[in-house]
Amino acid sequence: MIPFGGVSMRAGTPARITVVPCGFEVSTTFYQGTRFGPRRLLEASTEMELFDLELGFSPWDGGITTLEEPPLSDSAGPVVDALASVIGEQLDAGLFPLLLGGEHTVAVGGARAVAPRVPGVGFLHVDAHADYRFTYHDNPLNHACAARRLSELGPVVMAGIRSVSAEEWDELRASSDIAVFPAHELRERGWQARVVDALPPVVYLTLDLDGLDPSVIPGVGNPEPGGIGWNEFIILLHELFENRRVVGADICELRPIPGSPQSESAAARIAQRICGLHLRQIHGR
Ligand SMILES: [Mn+2]
Repeated sequence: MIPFGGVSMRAGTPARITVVPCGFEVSTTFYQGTRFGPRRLLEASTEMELFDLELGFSPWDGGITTLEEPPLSDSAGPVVDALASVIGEQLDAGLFPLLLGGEHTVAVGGARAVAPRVPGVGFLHVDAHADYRFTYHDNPLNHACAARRLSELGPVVMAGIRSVSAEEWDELRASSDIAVFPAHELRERGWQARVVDALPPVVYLTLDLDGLDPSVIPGVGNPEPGGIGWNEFIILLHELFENRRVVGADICELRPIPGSPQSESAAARIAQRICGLHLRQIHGR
């Protein structure tokens, strides 16, 4: 696998962040292609400036390693288990895991690694879809159930939701461990602080890229209009890392559109900013 940013870690740099690609895709229901997401994101990351102008440094100076993909399988169980294991090893080594999907199911692997190691961890779930079905097509590890599985491990705060079934919505409103910020309630300036305020002190971020508006990232499996804009999302990331300890993250559901690098370029920039914000958090820069 191409290393994130196209650069291998410099000798002597302490490792801080591990990028874990996982193009798992089995239960995708609409346009397929998220299996190519991690590879295209990593390729796009080699085409961008490594210096982050807004942060004033290059996160690649700070010790980022990219792992090979874990073995993929036709069923989600073994892949989720493999991810939980490899991400658990990174957490035990004091590293920040950044998981690249693949369908949103991979987030369950990240969450199952984090939950037993980080007491009280909560999940920030950015997505167009609630992903709150108990099971879908008889599969509890379908991508449409991702947030439901996370909610079994800790409190969940959802932001950007605009596609939900009536049953999911009834259940979400009845749950005291879940706060939902639908996209139509994110129109006022400063909404990011309200979302972060709803989170516990320690957070794992799960980002389904369709949480952003398809004008920013059209390359997703289930695009929904009315999503979070680029600058609004960057403000959310900053608000999150400035006010909460973030222990890991995933970026899911990138479905590259052949001939248009827009989506993977935006996703690579998000990955870069997450790495930079993590380094700033641990180094206090
Ligand atoms: Mn989604």
